[in-house]
Amino acid sequence: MDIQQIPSAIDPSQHQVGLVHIGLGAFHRAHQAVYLEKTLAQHGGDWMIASANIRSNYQLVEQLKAANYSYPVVEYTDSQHLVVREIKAIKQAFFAKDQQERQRLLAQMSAASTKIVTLTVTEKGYYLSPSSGDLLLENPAVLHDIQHPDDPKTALGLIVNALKQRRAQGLPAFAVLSCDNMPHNGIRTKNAVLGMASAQDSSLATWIEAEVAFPSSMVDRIVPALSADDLQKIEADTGITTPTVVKCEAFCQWVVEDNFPLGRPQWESAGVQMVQDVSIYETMKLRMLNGSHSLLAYLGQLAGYQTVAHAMENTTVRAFLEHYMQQEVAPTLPTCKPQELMAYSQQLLTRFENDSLQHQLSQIAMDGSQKLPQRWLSGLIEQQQKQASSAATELGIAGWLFYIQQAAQQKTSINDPLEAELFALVLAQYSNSFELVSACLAQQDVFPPIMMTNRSLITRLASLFDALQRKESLLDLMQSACRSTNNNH
Ligand code: CS2
Repeated sequence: MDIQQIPSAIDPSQHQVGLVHIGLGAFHRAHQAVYLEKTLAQHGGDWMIASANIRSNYQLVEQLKAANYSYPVVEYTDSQHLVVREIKAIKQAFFAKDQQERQRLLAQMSAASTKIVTLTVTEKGYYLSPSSGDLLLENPAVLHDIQHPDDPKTALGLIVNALKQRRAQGLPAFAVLSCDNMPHNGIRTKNAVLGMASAQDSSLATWIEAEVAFPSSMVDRIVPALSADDLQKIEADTGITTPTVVKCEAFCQWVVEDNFPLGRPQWESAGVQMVQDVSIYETMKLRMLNGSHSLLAYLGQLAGYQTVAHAMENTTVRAFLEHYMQQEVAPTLPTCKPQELMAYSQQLLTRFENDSLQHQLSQIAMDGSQKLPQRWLSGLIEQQQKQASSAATELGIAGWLFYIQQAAQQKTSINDPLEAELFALVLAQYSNSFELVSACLAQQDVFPPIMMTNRSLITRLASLFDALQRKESLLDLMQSACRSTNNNH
């Protein structure tokens, strides 16, 4: 095993906090914190991170504090090469479920020194309807924050409260940077924050609309959740026993819309791409990488696989993903050069083959209702309009519905905020699969309305659903999807 050790090159006592982060999970520690570490090492500046968890993982916060906020990131290039990076870019951590810690977090967010608030709260942490992007005003957590603006529990409520305090103190607004896998994540975050603010105080909403920048960003690094087996493997490979360790791939990308009125770290020195418009990067990544991941999550598990790399060993699965990316997604990205898309898809296949990551398909399968609109459905609508092939995407949708039905029948959780609604839909009595698929497609928080009236699409989805119920071979279904060249298959 070839191990490269990269010690931290920063002295945290020399830098103040300039950035508050909400969502102190593994992804944040392996992505934004690593970029900040590199930026601080080259340029210095007061851009350390104060990072908070707002609902879970108290233990991690305590462990980080005990380790003086230093932790290792283990980057696996492949099973023979890895890099161990020491990270010190986090200067404080909060567990904001605790009332006092929440007040400390709000004080830090409201301090003049805080210029940017970044977020990794996952798609569901924005409390938006996944298909329309509208704030879920009836959601209990949202209602709580509307009714108790000074004791917020959601990231949205915290942001609105901190902005209110800044306005009262005559301080300028921080920028809010979403680092979650959502389409136009800056605009979505703005809608969510403005929705919460309007429900509390319309003058505050007006101020936020005028003063707060919500740049969009595309983030990319595969960072699997760590199991006990992973910790053992890391110890065997590196000798590291630190509980706050993070494991990830070597690849890392961050494309950020350059809109930070109070200034920003010199991220470009660490390889961040600062651009005027991230939308094309975002759509490409969501449909190609995340769309493929979700295909693997449902179809791969139905085919008996547990990890991404294991499923990729099957040449039919690999060819199916290649077909999906090149024949179905690429035509929906007309502004990208075909050679670039080809290279990007090949690079993704190689990244998925990294068998050191042990990336569990069950982890990716979580929150499907929140993920699939941007990963599959927006692209599917474009494919339908162009009469282009969408057979692989359709197999994915039928597979997802079948996966939900199986879980509902076996009474196992699918870990999805819409689980109750989805289970009720797939368990209801129907006279045939056409009716079942139609009922599911009428769930408008997930499916765009235009799909509900597309009878030929519903017929194809119903026939795939029947094939899955008959236990037809998934590999045969994947092969047949790869043979289809238009949507009249
Ligand atoms: C994955 C992502 O869990 C999932 O849904 O598709 O977390 C994926 O690994 C990252 O977006 C990669 O950047």
